[in-house]
Amino acid sequence: MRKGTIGVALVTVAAVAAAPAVAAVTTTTKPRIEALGGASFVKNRYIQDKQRFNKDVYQLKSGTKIQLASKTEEEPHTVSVVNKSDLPKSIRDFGKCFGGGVCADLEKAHGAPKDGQGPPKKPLVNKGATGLDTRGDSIALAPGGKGSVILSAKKGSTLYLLCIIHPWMQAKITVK
Ligand SMILES: [Cu+2]
Repeated sequence: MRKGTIGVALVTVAAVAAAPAVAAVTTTTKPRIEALGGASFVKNRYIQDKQRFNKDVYQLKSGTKIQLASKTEEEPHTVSVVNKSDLPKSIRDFGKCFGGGVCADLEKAHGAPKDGQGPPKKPLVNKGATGLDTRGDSIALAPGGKGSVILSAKKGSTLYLLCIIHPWMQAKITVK
């Protein structure tokens, strides 16, 4: 984890040093949405869960192929498109999401096992056009899993992302 972070920092420094002073910042790195982090607890005190998406905001061009990767080892994740109003704002909202809200709906759409153990029957749920463009599009990522998806949403739109398993994992894509 720490090693990886340092690696990224070094790459960033190298890219800045190599770039001409007035050029727009460009990158050849493939667009990636990653699930990062892990969880720990202190007995009878608290649980701390640092699982998250690697960015809060992804600015990506319509038509881009997005690489998806889970860098966590313990639990699966989803990259799910929801409405802004679906995004939980409190712990109480998590309960609503799991109990009949968008988390429960998408869990069903994925064909997740009832006991929560094992992979879903449908790792990919697609609504609307092929790719990420509308509420209900959802990709399940196994621990350490990878995938890719085309950003099919139109330029100017915003997609709100949620992991339906860890509903504090929230991000958005602004489509250029
Ligand atoms: Cu997650």
